[in-house]
Amino acid sequence: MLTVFSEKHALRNAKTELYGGELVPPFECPVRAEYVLAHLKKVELGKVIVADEFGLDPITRIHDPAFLDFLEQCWRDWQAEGYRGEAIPTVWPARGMQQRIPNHIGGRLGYYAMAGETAISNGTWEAARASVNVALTAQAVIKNGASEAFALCRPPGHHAAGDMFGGYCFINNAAVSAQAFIDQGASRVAILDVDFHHGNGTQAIFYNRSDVMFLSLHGDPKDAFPHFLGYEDETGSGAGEGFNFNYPMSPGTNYKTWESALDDACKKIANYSPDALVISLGVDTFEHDPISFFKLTSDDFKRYGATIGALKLPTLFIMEGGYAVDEIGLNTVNVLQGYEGL
Ligand code: OKP
Ligand code: ZN
Repeated sequence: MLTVFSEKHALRNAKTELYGGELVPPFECPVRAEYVLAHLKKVELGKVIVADEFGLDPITRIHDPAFLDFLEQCWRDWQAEGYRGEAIPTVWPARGMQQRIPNHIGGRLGYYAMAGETAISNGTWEAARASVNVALTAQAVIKNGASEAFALCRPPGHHAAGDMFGGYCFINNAAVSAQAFIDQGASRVAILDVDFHHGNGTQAIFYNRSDVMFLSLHGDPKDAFPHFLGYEDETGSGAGEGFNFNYPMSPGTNYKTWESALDDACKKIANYSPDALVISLGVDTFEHDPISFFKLTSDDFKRYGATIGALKLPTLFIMEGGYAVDEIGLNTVNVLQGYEGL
């Protein structure tokens, strides 16, 4: 399988994440991508190519231009205030408050943020742009006839909505890629999100559309981030009714339970008969992930890769989460090799 990569992922190198009331080194860190790259080279998964530049047009198909301007300018505006730390929101337009976009960077941060753990700092915008270029390059490989490709994206994207960042995500790589398939003539695209966390951004983006089906297997929002989306009764709205499927699962969920959800999701995908399948591939379902609570083993990743492969659809794998960095290479590549029947 071909992999697309960009060294510019390393520009996303925040020093702080707000976690448990402390500022800690971010779980979403540069070595994640380096370890995945090293492991896929070691097992000779296939060629690695560098991302092309796609510009803003495919991104604005999904994201609000004012939101993109905010991401681009945020670090500069934050520094201009004279603040000494990284840009972290501390105020939100909560229930009963005005949904107007303020001038002050502190207000704009809160307006566009879904959560407070994700600091914006120097290079964040450039890395997010490189990440979506990686996804779009891999998407183009499939459009040009390949049956699969792996976009080694970093930072991840599935929590980012049209005008919202957070959960380590800025630009929704999976959504932009799915939209690119549609804009290039696909009638239907399915996005299967196997990251431990619910893909709230991707769900929100396609919630009222029937041309992009979204299915997510994740930690129950009652117990897991992002807490405020990802329930089973969220099934789509308007034209999108019946094209959104959530599989929330409890703390301690093992492969047997997770696999039955995957099998059900795969049946729905097969019935939908999409022109392309996008996998939001997070390996934070791993038993030793430091911030998640599922119990998948490294071998389980190979097993479910094979299940996805059995769908026999053009498949674009997009890297999302996974924070057990020592095993992130093995677990990610196991999915890709399982898909290839290896
Ligand atoms: C990003 B992706 C847990 C706090 C959660 C944010 C997690 C973002 C995950 N106590 N912090 O979906 O892997
Ligand atoms: Zn995750």
